[in-house]
Amino acid sequence: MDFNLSEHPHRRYNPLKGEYVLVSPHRTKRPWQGQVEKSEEEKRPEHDPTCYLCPGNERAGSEKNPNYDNTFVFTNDFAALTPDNPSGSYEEGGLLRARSEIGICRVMCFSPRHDLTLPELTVANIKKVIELWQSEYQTLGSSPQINHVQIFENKGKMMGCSNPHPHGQIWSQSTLPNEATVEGKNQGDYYQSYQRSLLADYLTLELEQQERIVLENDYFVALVPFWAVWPYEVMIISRRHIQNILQFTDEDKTAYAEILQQLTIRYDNLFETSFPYSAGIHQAPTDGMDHLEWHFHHHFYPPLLRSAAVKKFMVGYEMLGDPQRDITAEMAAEQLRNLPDVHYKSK
Ligand code: H2U
Ligand code: ZN
Repeated sequence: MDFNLSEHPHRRYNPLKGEYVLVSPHRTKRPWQGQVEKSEEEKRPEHDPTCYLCPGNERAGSEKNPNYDNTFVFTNDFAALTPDNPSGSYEEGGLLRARSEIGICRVMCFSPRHDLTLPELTVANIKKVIELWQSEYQTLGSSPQINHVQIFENKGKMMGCSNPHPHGQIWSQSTLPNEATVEGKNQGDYYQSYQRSLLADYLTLELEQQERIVLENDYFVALVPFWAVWPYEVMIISRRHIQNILQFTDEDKTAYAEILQQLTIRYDNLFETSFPYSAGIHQAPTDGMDHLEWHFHHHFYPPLLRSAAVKKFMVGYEMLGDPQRDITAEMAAEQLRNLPDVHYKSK
């Protein structure tokens, strides 16, 4: 019998991180039955007087939100990083090491409407979110102290998100966090060897094979990466080899808004629930260098496995060995691809 990716246990390589994931497709011989336990979703008001993100409301620390119409950004009142703490380092025997870190954390409201989420916003509204991501990356990144800007969204109670009002966060800082360091190193090694973008070459392979593509338009492709760890993990990759969000044209912005909306609609339709995830943009550091090795992409890491209630746990062997999955990336992509493109709530 020949080795077959859809039947036999194997380890898949993630060239962005230089890590492996164990795939055990024989454990899912049966086709997916789509058992859907409907979750009880609370109906939310358009404006919640107790929400710290709604327009006109007071936040902790007595700041008041303006009556914003589209998007709104402010400095996190409980920021994990602050711009003005003392600099210094600690070292003991070479093994106990620490260094002070400075940064700026921002909170971004995607819409004044308390009752909506990203997939329910219009493309025009999502475009405004993208434009705010651009201006934040630009403004924060242009500070000589800030060398990395992490834009992300933590969605749903399951992910520890404290508020259902559609919002995201930005943590910017003076050094590179782990994920950016590793992805930057691997993209850099590839770029040095081939003078081409790792993700551009990867995208070419994916577009040839057409097995893991979820959505595509003229400017972006959404796919379940070959090396996905989370059951419905997705990456949006720009077709053009661009380093950061400031290189977006107006067409890019529209196309990016469309693919973000279409992907998150399919996510919600999968289990007919507001689909939780942590998602974020990976792009070039803001240290003033060109970083031609970097290729703009957006990761979605959702925890759900089989229904609105059944999540994947990263435990046991996964904490001590490798992450592991049963449904293959190809199966997950096929499920997502075949879902309706209209949000279940608007049916
Ligand atoms: P979540 O995305 O995890 O829900 O976090 C929302 C952020 O909002 C959180 O980092 C901040 C918290 O510090 N926040 C404020 O900045 N002001 C407030 O009045 C409440 C919450
Ligand atoms: Zn609100």
